[in-house]
Amino acid sequence: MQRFPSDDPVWQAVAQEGERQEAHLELIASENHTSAEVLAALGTVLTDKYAEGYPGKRYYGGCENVDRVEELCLARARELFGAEAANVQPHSGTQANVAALMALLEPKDRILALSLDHGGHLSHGHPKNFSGLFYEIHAYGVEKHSERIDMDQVRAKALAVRPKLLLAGASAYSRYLDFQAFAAIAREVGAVLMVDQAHIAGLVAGGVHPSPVPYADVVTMTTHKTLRGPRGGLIVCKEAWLKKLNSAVFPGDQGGPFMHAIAAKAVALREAMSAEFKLYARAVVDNAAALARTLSERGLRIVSGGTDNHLMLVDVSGLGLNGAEAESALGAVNVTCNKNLIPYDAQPPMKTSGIRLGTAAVTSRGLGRAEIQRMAGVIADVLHAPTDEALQRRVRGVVRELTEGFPIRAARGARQAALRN
Ligand code: DSN
Repeated sequence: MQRFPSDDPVWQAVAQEGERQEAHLELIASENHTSAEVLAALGTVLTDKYAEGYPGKRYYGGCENVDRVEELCLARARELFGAEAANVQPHSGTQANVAALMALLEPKDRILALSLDHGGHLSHGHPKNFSGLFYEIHAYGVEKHSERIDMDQVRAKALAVRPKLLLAGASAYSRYLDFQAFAAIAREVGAVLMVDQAHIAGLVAGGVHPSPVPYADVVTMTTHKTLRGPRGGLIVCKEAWLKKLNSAVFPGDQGGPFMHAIAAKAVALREAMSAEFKLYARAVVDNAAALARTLSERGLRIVSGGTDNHLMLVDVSGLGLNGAEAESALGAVNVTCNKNLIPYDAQPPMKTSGIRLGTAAVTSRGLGRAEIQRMAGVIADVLHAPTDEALQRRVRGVVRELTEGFPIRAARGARQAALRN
């Protein structure tokens, strides 16, 4: 039983969230379960410290210890991703993207990015986001029949639009991104190449997805998805962009860095260098492939026919359901996921025709292929008969066996032990 400092009802909600996470299979593709050491770093006295500026050049006294933490984090980010330079201060992926765009562009410059409806991200040009408000956005999409990005179409669009910045990266795209081809197109049209690897950062670190770092001018990411660190952002880049990027992060779009979060990022980056993490990244991808295959065998349509990474979109429209209904039917049996637009979706974003499933979190708690196949079987059962209460009771039992068999608490501890060995 976890001990909390007082009877403040906040702690009750925190405890209940811990219980919810233990009792649910987490398939939200952007979530994960951190290690005990990452969690501990977040709860340190570093949260008390102001450190505007960068190591050795701060606007506050008393920064000698946090300087060491940030230097360690920077060195680990450069080493893990094989990058020339890094900035570890962004509070989030979107703030990393704000800084990258500020460093690479002037307001009103033209950007070519993956459309949000086809798996892109709000911060890549949604009209109500800073990116859509301050830049001229053009979008490429996926092909209708293959539901994949066709690089010939991206090239044709880039030649027509002549963007100053070509953006590769997605939050709901299940196939490899061909960074070399993106770089060739960017070169041909005189654009800079920015990659947002938020979803796949851990897969890149673990060597199971091609790395954008050799090809891109700037690579942004979040640290809490497949990378399995604390909630936050991070940027790696070519040395030539570092000065502009640093100034875009601070004082451009942030004030004081969250030094406790930077300590936690440093811990997570060290974990991501371990042999255990490579096995984890491989298992995430294998589990996603097994999930897609089993769902497909049970008659569910996987967008683009499968997955190369940690996630997939499942088209539920053929079952007479929309994505919101599918999300809620799975929620009722303690399987958590999110409704998601699929390419060329006829439904609005609050309904959608699809759900997005990812395997980063369930793999962290230890589920392997056999458990994933069992889980996929009951997901298919529920989606085929979403109102069958007897079925729901049976499935809740299966989910309980899986969650109790693979507690998150135990996985956090085991990860620390693996790192020490
Ligand atoms: N909201 C995140 C996701 O779920 O993919 C992206 O920022």
